[in-house]
Amino acid sequence: MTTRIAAGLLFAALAFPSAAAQADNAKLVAVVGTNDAFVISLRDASGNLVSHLDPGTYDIAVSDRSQMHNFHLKGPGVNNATAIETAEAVTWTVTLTDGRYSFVCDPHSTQMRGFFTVGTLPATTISASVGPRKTISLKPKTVDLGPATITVNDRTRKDNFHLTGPGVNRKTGVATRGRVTWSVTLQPGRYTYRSDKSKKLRGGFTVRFPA
Ligand SMILES: [Cu+2]
Repeated sequence: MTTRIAAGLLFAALAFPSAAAQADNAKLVAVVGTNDAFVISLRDASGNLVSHLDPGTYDIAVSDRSQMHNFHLKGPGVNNATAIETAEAVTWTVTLTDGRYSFVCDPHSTQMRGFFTVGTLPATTISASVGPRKTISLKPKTVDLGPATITVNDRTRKDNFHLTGPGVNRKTGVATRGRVTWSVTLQPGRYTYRSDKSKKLRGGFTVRFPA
């Protein structure tokens, strides 16, 4: 019996070598520079754009279709790039762990870029306050993307704390006071906070693109 199973496995390995080696890995598809367009994407096997993945080992079919663009994936344990000046199709087998990942075209990294998170990230702690008198504050001023817990101490009945930015629009009441906690998901970019009653009470903070 054991011999038969072994023979079957041997047959499978000979007939389908890549299938035998990669059968368990989830598949992703990376595409950059179709018809030299300034477009870069990473999709899962169903064709959905990737924004979050479970930790694990993945086979990424990378299609770099242009001689002016490349695909560069970076994050914990991974730093893979295709060549800029050649078109190529390659498959990378990568192990992704909890953290923040980015993919860019290196020559055009400010406009051709994307990011995703893997696994569970600890929430960033942010504290904010408005009042007493005409003051408003938030810190820190630079944070990483992903889950954040924002504690707002609203100490005045004349102003409120209103936070806006990518995917977020939360505010306390002008006439109310008290401490509230917001759980939000931060994306790269600029966030601003203000009092809706006093134009001068305002500020901002930046959410970093993954390094
Ligand atoms: Cu490019």
